[in-house]
Amino acid sequence: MFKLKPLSGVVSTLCATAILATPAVADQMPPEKSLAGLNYELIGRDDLWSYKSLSKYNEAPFLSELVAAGKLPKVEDRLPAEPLVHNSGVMSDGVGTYGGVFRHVIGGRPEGFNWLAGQHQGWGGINMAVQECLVRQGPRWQVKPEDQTGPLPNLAKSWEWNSDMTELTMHLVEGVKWSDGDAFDTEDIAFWYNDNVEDPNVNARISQGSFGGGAKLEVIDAHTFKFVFPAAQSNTLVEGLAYIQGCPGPSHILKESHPKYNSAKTYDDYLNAAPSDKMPVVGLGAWIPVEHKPDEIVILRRNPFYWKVDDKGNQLPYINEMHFKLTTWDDRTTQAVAGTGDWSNMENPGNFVEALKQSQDASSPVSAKFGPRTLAWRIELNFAQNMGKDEYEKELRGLFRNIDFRKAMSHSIDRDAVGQALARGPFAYPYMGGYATGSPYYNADSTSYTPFDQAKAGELLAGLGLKDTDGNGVLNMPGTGQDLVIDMTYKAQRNDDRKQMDAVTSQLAEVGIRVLPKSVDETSFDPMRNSGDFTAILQRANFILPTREACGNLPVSDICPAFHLSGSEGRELMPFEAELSELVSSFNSTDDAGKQTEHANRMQQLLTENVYNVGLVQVPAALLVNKRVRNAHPGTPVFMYEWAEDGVIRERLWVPEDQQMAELLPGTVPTYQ
Ligand code: BQZ
Repeated sequence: MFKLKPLSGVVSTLCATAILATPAVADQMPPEKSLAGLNYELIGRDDLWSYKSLSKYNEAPFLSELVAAGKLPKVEDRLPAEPLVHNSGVMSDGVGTYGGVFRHVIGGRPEGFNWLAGQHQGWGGINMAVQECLVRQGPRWQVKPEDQTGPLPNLAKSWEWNSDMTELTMHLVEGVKWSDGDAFDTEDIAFWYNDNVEDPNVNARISQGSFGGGAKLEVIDAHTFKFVFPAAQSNTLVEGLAYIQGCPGPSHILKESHPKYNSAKTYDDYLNAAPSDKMPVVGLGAWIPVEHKPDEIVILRRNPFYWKVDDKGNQLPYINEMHFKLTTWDDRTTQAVAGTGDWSNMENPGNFVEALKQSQDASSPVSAKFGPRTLAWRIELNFAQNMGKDEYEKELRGLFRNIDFRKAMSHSIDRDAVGQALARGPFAYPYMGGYATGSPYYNADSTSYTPFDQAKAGELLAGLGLKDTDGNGVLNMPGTGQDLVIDMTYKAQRNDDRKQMDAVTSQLAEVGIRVLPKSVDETSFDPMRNSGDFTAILQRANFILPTREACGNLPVSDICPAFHLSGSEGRELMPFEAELSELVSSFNSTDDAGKQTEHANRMQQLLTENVYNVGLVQVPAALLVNKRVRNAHPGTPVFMYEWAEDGVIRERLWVPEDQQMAELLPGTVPTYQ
């Protein structure tokens, strides 16, 4: 069983390399007090799972009844010849018992189930329950540093490069079936890559031409394909095929709605080919949505064709039913602490103290342990000056492109006050943009700190010709003469975002910058942001790895980042942006940890010295899982390589029979052909 080791086992090793080349920066970050109390054993990457055929397979008892009634094929015929086999030796509570319910609570709402076209399913773990991807990142948190040789295999069970690293050949698990019984094979891969990623009319999670500098796909056979790159790459690039980027969809369902295959369809028809009310969904995940009551609940039932087993031959998952109660993000923690929900990434600092107090009680249904600081908030200023809708917006975005203006904004922020507005206590720490301190690539010595200094801010603003010419307390723009007013958008449902918006609004007003907060419903937030139709945004960032959702943070293609789109007239990158983009390619084209760290350090220096985003604060998060749930591995971080919903490996979770909750749809499975 487990001997617990300190988190430092991973972070210190990775960070040790982060201090290889530490360029000097203007102001040093203040000392940080970590709250991380996570302890866990590190294991080898091959200790988690392998792919092999077993002599005997078992299934959830109610499935055997369906097989006996001729309603389902035998379990041997539903599984691949060599399924993914989870090693029970690394399961903290060993082989599970079938049955029961797992209850998620989320604040998002399903946009739809066409994830190939960029739709999300409401976040909070439902995306990852529905989507299975070529490779997997989440469980890497437990892999020892010397084994951190890239992403873990998933639908792609293996891959290899040619000698000059310009071709990547991948091998799919043979015999995987969609939840409706249709075969998963390279037809799905070709549709995902050629007709979504590479189709400029589809807003896929990998933007057209950006994967490996414009890789071309070649199908070799039903389970083998290769990417051919214009230049040498490295295994690091394969991380970009994990969740949320590299997740194929059911081509046998979606093709008929794609304009390339059906001239009667528009791309809008295609985007909405799998609407959120069309049940059951067709997927490869452990649980499949079978019922969606808008604003109330999404009910998922086990996928009888799920292609993973434990090493005793038990088809996974152990749990029969998964719920996503549709309320608010704050309610997720409230319900976890109350015991009516089973999970929360406790990320709303506003209820840290209360949740911690309650979770210390022996009778509490959950226990809480903080991880490193990975939750960070920032202001994104829109740099797309030529896309401004009028002269005022164009002048304002021109100001945003001036580093003195961005520095003035950063010096105007009292981050201690913002942190205390979020949660009284030791939780918050200044965030300068770039990597959060919980990232393996964070290096304080590469992070330029802009301390709270209103005099310095005033000096910089005056130097830009910004004066309060009409004496109303708001600076006037030198060109249009209008008041300097910034429309700043934030997610309506996020209390922590609103609290920081209030603090930022009053602090910027003190230096003569008026902020007009604009709250937007979380479901329409992403489409608004991706369209570039905003002046400024305040939101939580996910900047942990340069290979994860890079498009959200860095100028890696014409549609990335949303706060500097290229638009119809193209865009003029700011000098440091061109270097950032090159650094991402350099990072992806090497496996050498030392070189990767140098690239990451340089990225951090450019991002913070140039105030690419105006960082606010960052806080740790604590994972809350109901104590009745087994195999919720002690020490799972809320976020490291991926969110904990992926990191905890939910297909391994189980509940002892005497503690299983009643299923809402007992005995049912998603219908299949
Ligand atoms: C975790 C996560 C799992 C997205 C989302 C949400 C979206 C962003 C971000 C987090 C939610 C939870 O985060 O807050 O704790 O459960 O889902 O996917 O903030 O609005 O676009 O990047 O991951």
